Amino acid sequence: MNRKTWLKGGLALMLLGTTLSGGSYEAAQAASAQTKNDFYNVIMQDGADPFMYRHADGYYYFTKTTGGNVTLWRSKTMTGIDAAETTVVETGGQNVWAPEIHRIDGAWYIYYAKDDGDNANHRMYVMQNKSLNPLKGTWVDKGPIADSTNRWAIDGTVFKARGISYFVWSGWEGTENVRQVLYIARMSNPWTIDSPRVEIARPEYQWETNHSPNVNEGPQILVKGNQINIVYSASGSWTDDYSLGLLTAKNNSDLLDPASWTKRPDQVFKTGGGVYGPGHASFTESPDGQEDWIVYHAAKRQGSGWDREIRTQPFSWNADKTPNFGSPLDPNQPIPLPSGEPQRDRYEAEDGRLGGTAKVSQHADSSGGAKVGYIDTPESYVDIDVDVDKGGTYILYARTGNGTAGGNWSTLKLSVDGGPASDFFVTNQGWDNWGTSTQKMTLDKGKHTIRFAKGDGYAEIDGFDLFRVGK
Ligand SMILES: [Ca+2]
Repeated sequence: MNRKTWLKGGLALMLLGTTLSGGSYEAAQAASAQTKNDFYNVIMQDGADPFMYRHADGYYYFTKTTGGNVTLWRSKTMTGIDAAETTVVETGGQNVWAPEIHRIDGAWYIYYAKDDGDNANHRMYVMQNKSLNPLKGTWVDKGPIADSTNRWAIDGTVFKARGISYFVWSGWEGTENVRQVLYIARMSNPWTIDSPRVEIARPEYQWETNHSPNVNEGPQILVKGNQINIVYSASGSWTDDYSLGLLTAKNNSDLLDPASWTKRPDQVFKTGGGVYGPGHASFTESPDGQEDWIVYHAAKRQGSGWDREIRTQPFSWNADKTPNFGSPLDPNQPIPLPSGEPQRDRYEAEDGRLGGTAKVSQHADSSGGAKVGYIDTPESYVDIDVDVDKGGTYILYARTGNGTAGGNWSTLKLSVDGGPASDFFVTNQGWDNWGTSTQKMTLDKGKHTIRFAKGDGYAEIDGFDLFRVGK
């Protein structure tokens, strides 16, 4: 069992809040919540290769690399994805990488790469589900999806242009890992390639060839008007140099002709703003469909390699119909919520009641300018009173920090109204480099006290947002 599996097990515990009835908790202070229309990255504190799709049913469907299977998440909000409902789709094989979920001609498809334990045998596979809700129903194995060469292949994605379906992926030219290039081929149906593969991009610029083996991978399609943009990832995914590049072609060109594709000489998204190695992006829209958002992974801290987390931010368009991603946004500045997401109540930990050694420290990168740390002994905690005006399912979305030497995860013990404590996992990305820990909970209307107490290792808390997601 890997760490993340354990984590999700912890999150599965639903905390049932109880109403206050002359009970052991007093509403000792006025509710300190501030109503906010913004959030702080990150949206998922562990993981890589995020793929997020907003469907017409009002849900976001999300997946990422989980290694031994394909895991699907479903959420009404982008920023609540970490606490969303999930299901696991068994794939067999090993090293299951970069799954995507697509809705094509009335059915759901998962495209993913797997091998048999030997990376040289990575190939693309596809599954189909005819259920309306892909977290239900049956996934049918539609087998490998390959061109006639059947070479190494990962990161496959699909799109349609002028009624023709195409598959785009990252592959090896021969049987050795010399470099990863991008290929395109035509499809006769969502599980069959029916043309030779054509190379449309290979690492050529300095920023693509600065780590060996050279990599072009993670292609994603963004169509704007008559322009087809392929945003891809380049350089070493294990380095802070990982970044996004751009290929473009016109919709009315022959997309199987390499000459139809133009590679932009510079990166379109790279390390900056205190975010390292951003890449393997996907693209979605705000809940109201008005805004375009990029969902990407980045290193948890400078030089953390494949220890990554998932972030999101909005993007705009250039006059030439290419996407304008700007730079990674400063993680210490709140970002306006995706348009159409419900506002949330924000509680600062420094407004809570402290026990044991816990104490408030001022810090400029903290929300409200302060945080609670030194939750160092078994009797240490911070209690924060909340007041919800409707009963229902809530997501608690906390800004947490862990800089414990050795890089290990830590936990806080989270409890509501004196109930049973659950492990609240805090990723390690260095002190005052804030991450996000989430917990789904059921709360009755009224006042509650949420306690964060000493768990395994050491962790700090800046504050949390509470927003309602269910009935
Ligand atoms: Ca704070």
